[in-house]
Amino acid sequence: MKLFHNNNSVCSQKVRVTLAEKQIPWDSEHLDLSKNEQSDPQYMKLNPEGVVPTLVDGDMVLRESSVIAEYLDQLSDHNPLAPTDPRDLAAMHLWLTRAIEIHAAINSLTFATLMRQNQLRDSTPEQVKARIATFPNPQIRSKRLDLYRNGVNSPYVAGALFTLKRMFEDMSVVLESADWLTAGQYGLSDIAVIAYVDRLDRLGMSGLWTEDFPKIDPWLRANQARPSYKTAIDDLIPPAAAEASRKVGAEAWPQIKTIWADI
Ligand SMILES: N[C@@H](CCC(=O)N[C@@H](CS)C(=O)NCC(=O)O)C(=O)O
Repeated sequence: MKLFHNNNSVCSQKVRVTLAEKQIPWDSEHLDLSKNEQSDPQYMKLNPEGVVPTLVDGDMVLRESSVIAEYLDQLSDHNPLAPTDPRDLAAMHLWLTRAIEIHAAINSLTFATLMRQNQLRDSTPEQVKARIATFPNPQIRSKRLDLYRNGVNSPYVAGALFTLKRMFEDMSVVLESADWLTAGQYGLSDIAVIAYVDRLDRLGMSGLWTEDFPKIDPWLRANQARPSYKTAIDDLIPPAAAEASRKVGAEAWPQIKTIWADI
């Protein structure tokens, strides 16, 4: 089994957490997103959107991190990550489905802050625009351009914060009476969103939940205490990169906080 992924990519993190929880051996094909390796024509035969992750298992090619995570869970009985009750299963599928929208929100916040700062520092505007032009989807191109031009003032940031407020509200309702997001047990619902909440934490944006949503922090710390978090996420982010991301996020935080208050 081969996973095309990137160390710092949130959706790759979800899949690696699942692989670690299930203790499934896998071969790593690491793509350097900063070198645009995901746009390589050979790779795009596997993943026409030019994004990671992609799982190749024998002759099967699978995209979408939530779908891959559920597939991996089905492969063995070791540490089952999905509930059996139909209602719990439906609740889990809702988190896995919502993860697509939540991913887009986290992507907007990451590109409005950390990635934008890297672009401004390392590339000319022409280089950035040329890079953005390689994305096959015109909607993604226009979003990336807007985030590059306007940073946290982009309407995509306000939209992202709207999505995240709904996420924290709904997580808080469940976590009021349980430690984990579905059926009181750690599983795919938690894996569906852990990488995203962790990314916000790493961007120094934990203020989004510490005051208004007190149940999120204990849930996040419980996820971070699992061995799967260490091997699939934490160990793969160099301390200097972690420090840089907190610094950029902290600079953006006052503006983010103002937008958040109006949502
Ligand atoms: N919904 C997809 C999203 C895939 C996606 O957008 N992946 C990002 C990394 S998390 C990517 O490859 N981006 C390419 C780029 O930024 O150039 C999934 O969850 O698998």
